[in-house]
Amino acid sequence: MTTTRPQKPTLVSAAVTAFLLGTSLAATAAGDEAGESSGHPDTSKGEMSYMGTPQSEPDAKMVTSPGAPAMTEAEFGKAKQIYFERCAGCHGVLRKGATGKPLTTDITQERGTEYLKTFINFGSPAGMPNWGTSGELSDAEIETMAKFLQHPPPEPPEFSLEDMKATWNVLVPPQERPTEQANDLDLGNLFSVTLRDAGQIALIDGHSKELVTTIDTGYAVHISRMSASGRYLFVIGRDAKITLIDLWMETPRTVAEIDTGLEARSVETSKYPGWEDKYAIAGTYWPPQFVVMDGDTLEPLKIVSTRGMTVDTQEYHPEPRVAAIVASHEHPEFIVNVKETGKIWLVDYTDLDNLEVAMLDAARFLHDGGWDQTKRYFLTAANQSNKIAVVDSKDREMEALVDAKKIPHPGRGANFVHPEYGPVWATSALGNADITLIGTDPKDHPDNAWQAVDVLEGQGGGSLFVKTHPESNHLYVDTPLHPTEEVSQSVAVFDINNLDEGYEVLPIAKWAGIDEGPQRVVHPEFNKAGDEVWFSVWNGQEQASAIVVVDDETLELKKVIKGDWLVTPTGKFNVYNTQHDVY
Ligand code: DHE
Repeated sequence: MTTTRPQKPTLVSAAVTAFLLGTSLAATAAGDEAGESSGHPDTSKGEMSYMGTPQSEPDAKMVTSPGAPAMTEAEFGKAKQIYFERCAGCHGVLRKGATGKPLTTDITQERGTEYLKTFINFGSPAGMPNWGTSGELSDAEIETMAKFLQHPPPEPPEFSLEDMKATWNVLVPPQERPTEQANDLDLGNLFSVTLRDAGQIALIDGHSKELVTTIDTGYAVHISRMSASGRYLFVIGRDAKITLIDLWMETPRTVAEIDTGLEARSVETSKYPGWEDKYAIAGTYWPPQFVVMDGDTLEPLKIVSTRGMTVDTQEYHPEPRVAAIVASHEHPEFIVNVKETGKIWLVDYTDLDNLEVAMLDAARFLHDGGWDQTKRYFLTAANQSNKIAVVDSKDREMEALVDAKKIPHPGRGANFVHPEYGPVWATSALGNADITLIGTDPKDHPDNAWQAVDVLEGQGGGSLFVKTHPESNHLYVDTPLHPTEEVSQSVAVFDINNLDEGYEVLPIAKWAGIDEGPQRVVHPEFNKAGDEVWFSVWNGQEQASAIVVVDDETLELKKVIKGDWLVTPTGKFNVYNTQHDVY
């Protein structure tokens, strides 16, 4: 096979629906590609593959693999990019499957080009997006993808310390930064808002709701996390670029940046007393590894591969991606979800030269999660296993695996005191309307601890995030990926003290007053005081979007934030709540 070294991808708008479940490839007859026309008179594709590339026609250079339809290098390159941008998030770079089904060549060659084309075009009720009928991919691109999937996956390059250092840039060295806050912002009530497809974050003042500034970040920017002191904001793009923003500067700005790999989703900073702001960690999807960096310069210090054996069948997995990472409050360590192997790693950061890592057996396809209200127990979704794994961060061991149907997706979850069962942590789900409440208080409610004590019924599946606040009596549940507009454009609110009464629906998108686009309502986030909650109305890149602020007591509209700068807002991170893990 002829391939060229892959370039660093430029990810484009993609994974709105890329969460969903993936394919259930029913058997169809494989097409015999060898007999098909190659586009060259008198030469079949099979022959063409066998004969390889005429040297005199560089544009027609072919990529060939046994059993796969030949493609030109140009087609192959294009498909490689589309796959990395739109498919790898669910199916994995090496196509071993995760949220989406495996797409290894033994499967794809058996299905054949026509079957794969249909599947890519129409999607599946199980969650595979309809890339063709939605207009995202053209017929020609679908054909190219169907062929590409029958070739072995091209493996992107590794990313070493040297590669990282080549991209590392300290724009303002620590000694040139202010020694005290040089602006009069109420930092605790500042919001960092993901402007996903602009590759920026917006800092919005929580009181005036005015834009403070926008800051360029990585591509298809994903999440923001706060340093323990509340001074430094870390932002990670899907292209694995970390942007370190100093909120003390006169106008908050980037002071350092680095590329930590080719694709990533998670970043966190050390929070254990005595280690505040000392280290940052970024977990990458590709290469499958994490890197520990200096907390105020991002200098890369230690890279650790996550490749290894799966938790159940104990077979080698070449691409175990790093999903959520949290900083322990009980020990100087990071808690790292290794998705495909289903293991949760406790990474002790006290001695990077003699690194100690404990590997806890959880369940496959670990994704997102957050703390219980005491911040001792980390609850995290093993999404395709339909389980919530509970880690006791104090005793450094697995506490429980709790059933939660179907494809639990908590974000960081929501903590409140259930009138009957005591303290609980909540998650909603992608695959059904369940909101699963898990008892989290082994001391005073031992019978309920690590049990699904109650399952509320929300508006439907397609939920990504739940949220409440210690000062609130409400539990908010979004449903941005639900197929019905009425549901994807609104949120359900439960009264925590009267959960049996069901939910009230807030028509958030309607309140935003936008008249076009999907207007998915996503990611509730409280202000510092816990008396108002912000929602993103997430529209296409060329369409108006909004942030809708709701009064938590009255459940009435308080403010709509709009502006040309508000491009595809998704996650919102209140500085205080993110710094202190309040949710
Ligand atoms: Fe996320 C958190 C991965 C798509 C918005 N997302 C996370 C985390 C992971 C993850 C591993 C936890 C990080 C942590 O805590 O350290 N997300 C993925 C994907 O793999 C996936 C499914 C597909 C992809 O290709 O990226 C994906 N995510 C999305 C979106 O499409 C969302 C809705 C919009 C967007 O901005 O891209 C989205 N993800 C978020 C948000 C969080 C998040 C807002 C943080 C939630 C929080 O409250 O902490």
